[in-house]
Amino acid sequence: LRRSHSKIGVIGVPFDKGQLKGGVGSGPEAFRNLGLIEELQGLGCDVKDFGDVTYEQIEGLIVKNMTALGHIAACQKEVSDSVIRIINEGRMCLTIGGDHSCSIGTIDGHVKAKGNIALLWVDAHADLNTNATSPTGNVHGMPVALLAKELSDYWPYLPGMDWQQPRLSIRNIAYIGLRDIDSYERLVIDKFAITAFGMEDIERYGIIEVTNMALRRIDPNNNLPLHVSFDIDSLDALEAPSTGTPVRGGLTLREGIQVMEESYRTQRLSAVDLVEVNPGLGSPTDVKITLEAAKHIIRAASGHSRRGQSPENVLDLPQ
Ligand code: HAR
Ligand code: MN
Ligand code: MN
Repeated sequence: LRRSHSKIGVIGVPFDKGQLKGGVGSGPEAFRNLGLIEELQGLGCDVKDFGDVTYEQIEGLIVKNMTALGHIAACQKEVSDSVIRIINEGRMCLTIGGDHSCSIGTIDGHVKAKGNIALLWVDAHADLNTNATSPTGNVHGMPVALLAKELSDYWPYLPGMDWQQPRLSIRNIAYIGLRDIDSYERLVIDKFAITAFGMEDIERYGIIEVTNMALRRIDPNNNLPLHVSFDIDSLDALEAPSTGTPVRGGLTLREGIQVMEESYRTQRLSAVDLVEVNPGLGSPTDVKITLEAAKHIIRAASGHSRRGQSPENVLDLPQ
């Protein structure tokens, strides 16, 4: 039944201005060099590569404790527009980052194209800071707070971001993999009762149960398009070392794959972000391990089954 004939549109977002480390912008190039597109085609997917997003930064956008807003605002508008185009072509949109500020654009575009959606945020971090709570001013730690309707009153006016409104209700957002949460992020999770499964929940219930509990909470009627925003640092630092803010004690690759397999099983997986792979960090082996891990996650999102798949329209082996 589950053949991997997904229709997929891929965009690269070579963007690193949501945090301070260079290198994460070369994520798309590294995945292309690894043959990602060809590999997905080899799985039987109908893949269209929409190339890398380009933008021209807006000068002079200054907001307190929000680094590089002129880059974020300009780039994420382009990302949003690309996602709308891909989804409107009837393709699942696969976005290769780039740092996690890319999801400001991908989720905005997804909601604009589809209306309400359900969002799984798979991450060691909650990325739920406003510019008033962020300990760093790095926007990759803020996307969920920018997207959530319930937090709109906690933001100042953001010049350049008029295209972006908080369009998602917290009821439709769930976290998986949390283990490095700032104190105000904890406050927001508790205040708004956000569905948040940390590593301790995965220990207790197992990853399949956790994923399905999360999906039931954010989409109780099983009818919303699903967006999975996968930060590679959700995986344990040993499984994915080449990332800007690695945290030990995380998901195994097997658990990450399982999250994606369960997401694909809904038949409503409509957009996937794979972000925060930084090919500039660590040894060549670290980079290879991280890229390979990410590729397994992407394969699962594209419908690849670890059970394997017999050839199409064939009932017997050749003599
Ligand atoms: N919470 C911290 C901040 O706001 C760290 C953000 C971490 N980086 C990420 N996001 N990779 O998932 O700056
Ligand atoms: Mn993140
Ligand atoms: Mn993270």
